[in-house]
Amino acid sequence: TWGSSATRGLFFVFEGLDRSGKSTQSKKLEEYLSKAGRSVKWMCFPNRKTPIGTAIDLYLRRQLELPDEAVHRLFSANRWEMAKSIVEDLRAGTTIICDRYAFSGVAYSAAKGLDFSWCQAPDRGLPCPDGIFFLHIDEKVGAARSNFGDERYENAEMQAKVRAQFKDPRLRANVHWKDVNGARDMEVIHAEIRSAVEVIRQEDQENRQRAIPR
Ligand code: 2DT
Ligand code: MG
Repeated sequence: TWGSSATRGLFFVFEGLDRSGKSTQSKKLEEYLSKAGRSVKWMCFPNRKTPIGTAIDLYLRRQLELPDEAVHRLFSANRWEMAKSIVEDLRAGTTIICDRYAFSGVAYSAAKGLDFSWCQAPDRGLPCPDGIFFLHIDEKVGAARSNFGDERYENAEMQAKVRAQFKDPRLRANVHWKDVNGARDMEVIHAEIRSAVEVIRQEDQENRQRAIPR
């Protein structure tokens, strides 16, 4: 049949440096979609509430030291902890909006000097987002917004390295990646993301209609 898959949820990811507006924009999109009557769930990575997330939280708050390779694997395992429920939600028609995903995983670890494709390997096979919104702000705007806390990675030197890694085309390969200028008015950015979401939804429905019925 043409299937109830017409109600599949979509999976959107927000990526970017610290203070690029990911949390604000991802929550605005959640609010918009839920007001429009869609079933929607917001989540973030790291998910500090899971068993593995607890260790990650300690690491980020500098209460636990771990080798870079080990913590990289933990960040990935933290996504695998949630993978099954993500797939189930999407199948059930719930749209998922996620603040950071595997792309942050690669960019932050590669910024510490780990090999880029080694960093990509453990995330292979995870649910693939239907769209990734990469919020970018130039260095000057980023510095003005900064007022960093004291978690690991929250310093200008690390941010500059992460910024460089996010430019690597291997991150954008085979995914629907949209660069969004995050230096503009919050509502202008939100409107742009909203219309991109509608385009992706439209495309998804058209693809579904073209599919040969089984
Ligand atoms: P938040 O500031 O968003 O809580 O993130 N990070 C995140 C990684 O190094 N690898 C990952 O896989 C993910 C998802 C980015 C806390 C920090 O954790 C970094 C910032
Ligand atoms: Mg942070």
